[in-house]
Amino acid sequence: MSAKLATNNLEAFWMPFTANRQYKKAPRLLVGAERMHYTAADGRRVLDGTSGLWCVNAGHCRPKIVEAVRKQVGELDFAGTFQIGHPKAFECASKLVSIAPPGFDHVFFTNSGSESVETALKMALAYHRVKGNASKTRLIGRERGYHGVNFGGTSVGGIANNRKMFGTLLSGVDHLRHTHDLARNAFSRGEPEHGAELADDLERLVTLHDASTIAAVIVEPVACSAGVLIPPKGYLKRLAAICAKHDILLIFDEVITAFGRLGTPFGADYFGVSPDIITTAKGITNGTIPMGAVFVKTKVHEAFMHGPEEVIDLFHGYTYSGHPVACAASIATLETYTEEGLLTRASELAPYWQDALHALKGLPHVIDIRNIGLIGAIEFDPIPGEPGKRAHSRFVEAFNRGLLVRATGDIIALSPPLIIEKTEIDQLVDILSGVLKTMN
Ligand code: PXG
Repeated sequence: MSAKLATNNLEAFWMPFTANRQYKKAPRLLVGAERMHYTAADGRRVLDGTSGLWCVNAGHCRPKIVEAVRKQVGELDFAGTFQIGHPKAFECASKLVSIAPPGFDHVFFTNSGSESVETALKMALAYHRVKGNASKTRLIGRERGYHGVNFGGTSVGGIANNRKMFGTLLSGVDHLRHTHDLARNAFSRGEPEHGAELADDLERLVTLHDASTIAAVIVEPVACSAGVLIPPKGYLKRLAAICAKHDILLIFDEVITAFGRLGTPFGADYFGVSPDIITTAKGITNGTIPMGAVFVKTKVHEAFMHGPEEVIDLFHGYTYSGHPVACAASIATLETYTEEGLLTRASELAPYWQDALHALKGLPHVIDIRNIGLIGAIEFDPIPGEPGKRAHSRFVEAFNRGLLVRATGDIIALSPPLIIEKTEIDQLVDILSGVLKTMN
């Protein structure tokens, strides 16, 4: 691709979650990548502080994954998985359950985080129905939650901008309060001290709706898209206990937290909480090929296995569920993660990461710094009447100085590949510090 694309060549692509007219006046284009760095269209190396979009956990263009994809696409380009199969899908599923938290022994393949969420929500409804509890149909999400962009995920999601244009969404959905509390928890290192009692908000919803009408609660263990909202100590355990008490399925949306981001294979491992269903995507193939997977506990899968053998047990699935090329990419990704210890590497780096980030405290407009595993966030006080502008301008300036970060609201989110070295953490923080010092 030429580095000198005419602006009007950018017109046809209506870019997702983008201010299209602003972007196309001053585009930022990436044309190559290797390990920790992108190459920009003007030839500059850009340190990837966001693992692409929270997905390239092993770093970019890893040879083993690239080779597996190349080989697979020439050998078996496509085979469906409805009443037929191919070996890689079974191998991939077995490898995935082998690293999953205890009790998760089946996976259902999808093509994205959004599809994983839809799949999990539908499974939860169907689960209660096959168990004879057909009145359990309500779905509970959380304010500031992000569960992708399809109708179910948008409905249980809690980011106002993602919801307000799209009508009434699913009926029978309610939301827990979010856990972000800067007044009590600003500049926490790791899990904040205050707010476990916010889990009791679920008891309020149970009182309002009655447990006999509630199918499932879905939360991200760490709410990343809304700006890295880290659960207060004890919150998730308390939420899980309330779900169990009322026979409400607990769905952990681990599209970001699965595959080593917190220093454990899954977020469920990190928090010592055992949900019923886990949704994943992104890091499952190191971002190389679109793919998602829904992990289910034995009790969920087993509930569907009591009808006549010749009848389909779940009327759900996608043309590309278990796509051969995605499975090959995922197998090579999981091998890379295991060989290089990446599913736990973040736990070794987390203390260094934490100290490096918190050194930015005191820079102009910084009202919070938070971190967990290899995730970080810096929150700014918003410019009055111009929400999001402060973080966006810092994102652009960081890119110009050779660092890719993610801006969401007035928050900069960070999630570098899990192969990052300490010297690269220093570089990342140096660039960021320079940006924050010089901007209003
Ligand atoms: N659930 C969670 C928890 C997510 O983070 C999705 C579902 C949807 O996944 P797909 O693959 O359909 O996009 C996500 C996606 C950001 C950012 O910078 C986050 C996501 C996607 C794009 C940008 O915060 N998360």
